[in-house]
Amino acid sequence: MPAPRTVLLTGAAGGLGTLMRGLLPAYGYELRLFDATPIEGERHAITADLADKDALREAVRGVDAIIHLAGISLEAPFEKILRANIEGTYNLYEAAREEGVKRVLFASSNHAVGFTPRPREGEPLIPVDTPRRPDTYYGLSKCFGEDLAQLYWDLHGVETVSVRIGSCFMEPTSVRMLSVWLSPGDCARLFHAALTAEDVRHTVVYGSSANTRLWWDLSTARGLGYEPQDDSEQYAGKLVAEHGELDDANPDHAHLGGHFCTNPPRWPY
Ligand code: NAI
Ligand code: 15L
Repeated sequence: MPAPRTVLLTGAAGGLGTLMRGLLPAYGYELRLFDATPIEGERHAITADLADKDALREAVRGVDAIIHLAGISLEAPFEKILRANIEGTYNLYEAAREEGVKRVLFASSNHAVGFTPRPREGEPLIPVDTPRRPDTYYGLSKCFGEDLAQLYWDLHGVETVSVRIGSCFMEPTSVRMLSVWLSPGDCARLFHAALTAEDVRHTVVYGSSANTRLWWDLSTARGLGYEPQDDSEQYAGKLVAEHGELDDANPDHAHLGGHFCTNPPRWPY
């Protein structure tokens, strides 16, 4: 596949979308933006919901690849997750198939495997083929997205890299995030690798920086050509001083998904 140039970025108004709007153009991409929330001052922004199939079809027409970030990014009632994340992702893949788009990057999440026990010291890293253990309806929708991606590869030849993103924010803000943090710069590096690697078929990768306290295996991500540059350990002193080390007796600290397994943050809308 020739290197993609024009890329549709769904969820472009969100936290990660805003970070990627700033970083991805340096890799040579021309971004077309899509979000239900208007993006001020952007000429190429489409304001539409993932339920709007006509708008989606127009949005994907002529692009070389899609980065699919749009959706509910926290826990919500099942009916809302169904509409935005499950039906919305289906609508996106249908539009991609109909318009002949060959490559999708799907923003999956660590919460697809959130109930996996976190590895304790000396235990092996969590492999990418560990059984799915969603911690929320939100995580369940990411399992659906990964399976949908596999189906669209097997049935229609649409390639996907499903990135099980850890926590992509400017800085880690909890001791758990020291293990799962993905720096914005590494996220752009990983997305670029996922868009340009050859013959990805459907590949699932974890998305994090090269953290000293890493919990999962980055080898499938590295196999795409991803070379992480950052490590959360520079923030460890401050965070551990404030919150203490993870505690085996604390249920919030027992699993990869952290507090999503016990008291997940709720989508506010
Ligand atoms: P966010 O909540 O800041 O942004 C999501 C965007 O999607 C919003 O701008 C919202 O308007 C848009 N959206 C929601 N429903 C929509 C619909 N039905 N139609 C059109 N647009 C809709 O989330 P964030 O943090 O930017 O995450 C982006 C993606 O990455 C999400 O799919 C999230 O699940 C995934 N992810 C993010 C992680 C992170 O650390 N930021 C970690 C793991 C996964
Ligand atoms: C996610 O999937 C969420 O979208 C993001 O807001 C963070 O909470 C992240 O996981 C996390 O696990 O920290």
